[in-house]
Amino acid sequence: MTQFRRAIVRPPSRTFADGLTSSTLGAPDLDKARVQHATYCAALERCGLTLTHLPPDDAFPDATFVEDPAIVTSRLAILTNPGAPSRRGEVVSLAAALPPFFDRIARIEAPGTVDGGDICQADDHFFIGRSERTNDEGARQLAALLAKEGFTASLLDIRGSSKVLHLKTGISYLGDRRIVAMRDMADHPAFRDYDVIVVAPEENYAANLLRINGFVILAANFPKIAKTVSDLGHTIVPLDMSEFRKMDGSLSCLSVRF
Ligand code: CIR
Repeated sequence: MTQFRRAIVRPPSRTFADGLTSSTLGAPDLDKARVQHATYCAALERCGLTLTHLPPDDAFPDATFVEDPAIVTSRLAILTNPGAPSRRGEVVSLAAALPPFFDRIARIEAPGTVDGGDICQADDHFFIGRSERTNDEGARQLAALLAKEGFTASLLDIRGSSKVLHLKTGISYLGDRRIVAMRDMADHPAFRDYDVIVVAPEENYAANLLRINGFVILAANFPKIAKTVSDLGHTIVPLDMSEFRKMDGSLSCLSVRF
C-alpha cells in the first residue's frame, strides 16, 4: 500500500457557497465549513502527513476541492483540465504548488477533460471514471501517461450510476485489494480481482473514504461501514463533512496526497 507523506490542501474561500452543486441539503455555513476543514487538516496530520496550505481563492468557489485539478503518482504529477469550465483556472495554482515535490509534471490537454475525483488509484492500477466531467479524450490521455510510467488503468463509465458526480463519490480503495463501493457500482467487471465491500444504501456518502498509512478517515455517523472497516483492523478517524457534502464534496476531494 502506498505510504503517504504529504498533502496539499486549501480552505474554503468566502465564495464557497457559490460553487457548483446538485445537492438539496441547503446552503453551506462558511464558518462551520472552515472549522470542518481545519479538523480535516488535523486528521491528515494525525495520519502522519505534512501539509502544504494553499491560500483560499475567492475567484474559484470550488477551489477547496484541490483533488480535481491534479493527479499525483509516485513517479509523475499530472495537471488536469477540469470538466467544469468554472473550475479550469484552478489548475494554475496547483501548477505553482507541485514543482517542489515533483520533477516531472504532465498535463491533460483540451479537448480532453479529467477531474481528479474520477481517478482512483489501487496500488499500481488506476480506475478511471468516465463521467460528465471526465471525457473519453481525457481518459485516453491519462491512461497513456500512466502506461508510460508502468501503471495499468481501466475505464468505468459511471454516467448511469445513481447520480454520482465522480467515480470516487461511489468507490474507494481500502488497500489490501479491497474496494469499498456503493451497491450499483460494486459489480463492475473492473473489480473482479478485488474483494468488494458494499456500502448500505443509506450510507452511500461514506463510500468515499481515505486510507492513509495505518488510518482510515471516514465521514462521521455511518456506523455500518465504520464497523466493517474497524473489524478489518483499521483505526478509524471519523470526520463531520456536513458542509462539504452540501457542495457535492467528500473526503478525498479536499486534498492531494502523495
Ligand atoms: C464540483 O461540483 O466540482 C464541486 N462542487 C465538488 C467537487 C468534489 N470533488 C471531488 O469529489 N473530487
